[in-house]
Amino acid sequence: MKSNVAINIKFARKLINKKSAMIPKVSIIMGSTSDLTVMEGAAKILNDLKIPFEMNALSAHRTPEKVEVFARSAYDRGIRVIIAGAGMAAHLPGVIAAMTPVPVIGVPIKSSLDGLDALLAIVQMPPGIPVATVAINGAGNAAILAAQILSIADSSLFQRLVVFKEELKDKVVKANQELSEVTYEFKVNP
Ligand code: RP5
Repeated sequence: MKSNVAINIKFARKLINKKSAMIPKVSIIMGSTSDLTVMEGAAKILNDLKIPFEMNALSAHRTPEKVEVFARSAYDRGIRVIIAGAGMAAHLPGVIAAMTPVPVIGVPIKSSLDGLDALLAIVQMPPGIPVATVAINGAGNAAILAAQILSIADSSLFQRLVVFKEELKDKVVKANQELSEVTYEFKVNP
């Protein structure tokens, strides 16, 4: 009979092999690690939806050569959607979109001018090079959109998204239950 230790080692090896076999489908890129607190919102949702992803910092201004290598090799590495967050003169998503047909979702980061500088820099792309732009600091929505794009060719992910959307509905139902418990003299409950 095998000992518990042997069984645990076998299980751990299986887990390691499974993880190293994962090929990222989504690449989360940010202009600086100062964007991480916002971009973690995307990582959390991709993780919850069980979508393999990678996360790196690259800067259109500070490391332009690395951005080019990343963008031009992304598709061949298995990346199918890129989520790029940047603040200030936020050229990163647009520059990546200029160098690959892999869809790019831009996340404007609020680091100066209330994020309006980044929003306009990301959303106002010239014809032919779109960047799907979400709200300022909207990294979570970027991840949901990325998942929806991937789900076109992945029926089990599609089902996970159906459940995800149902849970959003449940939140509103719960919110209404809570609101029905708020009392005022002239408040009429439905
Ligand atoms: C942008 O400049 C980054 O995306 C970040 O939002 C902003 C500030 O970068 P750090 O000076 O904090 O590295 O490129």
